[in-house]
Amino acid sequence: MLMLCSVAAIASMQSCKMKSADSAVAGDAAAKVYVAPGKYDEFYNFVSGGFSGQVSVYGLPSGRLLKVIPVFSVNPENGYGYSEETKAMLNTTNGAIPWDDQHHLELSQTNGQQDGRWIFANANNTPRVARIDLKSFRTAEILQIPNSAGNHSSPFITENTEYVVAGTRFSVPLGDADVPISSFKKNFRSTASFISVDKTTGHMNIAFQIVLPGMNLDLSHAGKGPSHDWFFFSCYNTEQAYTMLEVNASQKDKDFIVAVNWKKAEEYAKAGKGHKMPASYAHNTFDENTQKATSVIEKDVLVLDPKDCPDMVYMIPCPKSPHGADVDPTGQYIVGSGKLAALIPVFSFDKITKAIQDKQFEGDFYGIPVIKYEAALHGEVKKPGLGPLHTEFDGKGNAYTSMFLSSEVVKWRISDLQVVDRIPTYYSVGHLMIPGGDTKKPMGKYLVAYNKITKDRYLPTGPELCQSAQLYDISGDKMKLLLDFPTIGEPHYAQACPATLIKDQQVKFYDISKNHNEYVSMGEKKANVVRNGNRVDVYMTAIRSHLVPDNIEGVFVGDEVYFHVTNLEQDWDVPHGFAVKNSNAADLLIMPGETLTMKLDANKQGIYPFYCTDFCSALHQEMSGYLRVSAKGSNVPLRFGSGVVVADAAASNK
Ligand code: RUQ
Ligand code: CUA
Repeated sequence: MLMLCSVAAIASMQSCKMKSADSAVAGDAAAKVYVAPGKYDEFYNFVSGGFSGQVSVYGLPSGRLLKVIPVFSVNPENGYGYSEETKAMLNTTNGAIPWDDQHHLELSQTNGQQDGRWIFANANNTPRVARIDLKSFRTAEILQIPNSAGNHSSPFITENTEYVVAGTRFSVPLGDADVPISSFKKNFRSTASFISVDKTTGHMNIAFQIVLPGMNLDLSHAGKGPSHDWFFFSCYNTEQAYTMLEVNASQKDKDFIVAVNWKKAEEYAKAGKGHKMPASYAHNTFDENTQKATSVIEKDVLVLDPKDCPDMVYMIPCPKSPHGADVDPTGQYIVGSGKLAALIPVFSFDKITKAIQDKQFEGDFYGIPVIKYEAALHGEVKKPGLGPLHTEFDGKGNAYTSMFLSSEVVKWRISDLQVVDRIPTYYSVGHLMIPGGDTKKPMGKYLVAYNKITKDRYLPTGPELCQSAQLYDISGDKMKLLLDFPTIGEPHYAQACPATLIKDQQVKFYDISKNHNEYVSMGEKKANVVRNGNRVDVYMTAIRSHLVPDNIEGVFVGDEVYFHVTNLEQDWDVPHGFAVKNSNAADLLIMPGETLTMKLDANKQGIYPFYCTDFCSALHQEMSGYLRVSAKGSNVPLRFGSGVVVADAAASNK
């Protein structure tokens, strides 16, 4: 099948080539990705889960899946979002939301280099930013973003993790005002939020929110080195369309890169140039000490208007509906990838600074000065390919841009903007990732392409084919394809760091003596069942290979039963699971030293077996018990126990 690349094909964003990969894999590819059984991968690769809402972790170069980290979606595998302890993580001002759409990731940095402490993740749909702790691979904090919709240009960070940004893909009226959609120009605004990150705890707070005209912010990246004080956002739909964007947002030849001087913004915020606006947004944190998430609703946000803050925001014209906004390792060059443009514009930070000094403007956009295109331009990469989306860097003076329409990676030199190599992707590549490829110190050994279309690459699996990533060797002059590997959810951005940066800081188990969960059972002797009205609290312990108590009676239809299960093990890699028949929550997976709680609504009479769901020992199948639920008002005393000792609740509660 041969299709011609037409404008229509470009506009509908379909890949127009099917290629054969037969000759594309070098003979030594297998050896280069082979990680022998029992050996470790060289890199951790964190990949966004797209519509799965989670983050998954792969080893590179093997492409082996190591873990799925639950972030914005409930996770039946371990009860995240179902257990009483973690439910609050998914709380928002619209109640608990069990799902989101996760696109971008950024590892925390110090001096523009990965420091291995946290990785940040965005939620697109209900705007939120999450912080994941890289000692436990657990979501530690989730912050909702007010005055936002489609939190896409997020969670990119400044060089020392001073701020995480969150920019709106969809403009909306501030404060959720009720206005006609047709009043877009008058009432809709985009916002760029700057979230401060506490240096030691990592705790996030919205420091200020910059209000921008109604348009769509898309991607962003922070400056570094000389451009340290700046943040660059791409935007499209400066036409300000609110219907049929496909046509109406593609009218202008150029949209903008929005350059924000966040240092100035910080000063303006300190000087009282902003105003506090009432806003309502959830701030959820998981406390390792109490092992419980709490959700606080924040009440206001500090808003900065460029009108009141001169020199804080500038617009740089960028052809045509730019997607990626990427900054090279020196911080000198800013690449805007116009997804409908036939070239890649590269802007020079020195030139931008000079243009601002010399006031080389071509008017303004709603009062924000627009720098002359030529005055900011370092140069254009000519005819790179079709549909440039994202650019990463190898630290050796080269840039690599993904070409969605022509399904290829194009390598070009930053100095003279010459294309030096190109290689096909299978197919329609979105993001690219080089370990450290958006930091000051890229490790230009591998490149991973995260593709949007898989077509014929894997065994077919019904109407939905697997999602796919491809690994390339970029250590030489010529890029080489090494490996395809499937991913979970649609992959967008990713980050990778050397395994040595984080592998030795892993939590192996939680010290039981520091377990301050209010429902902990410190040892089997503390196991208990307590009734309070129709609430029944079961204090249960788990250790190989039994649960205490494992017989519970005296529970009635209409009771709410809370199983607080403490895993007493103090060893690495010995979680116990917990599930009970008829429960409408997921099972729990309780790490050694941890307590987790499952709620059961006892709404039918019967015997409810419960058991450990993780095959933990040779006697795992024996790790089980029974709950008896009797008819309401029946005369069954509350009794519980294990082995021969079945104690009266009244006696043991003394
Ligand atoms: S996007 S494929 Cu949501 Cu980062 Cu560009
Ligand atoms: Cu504990 Cu199986």
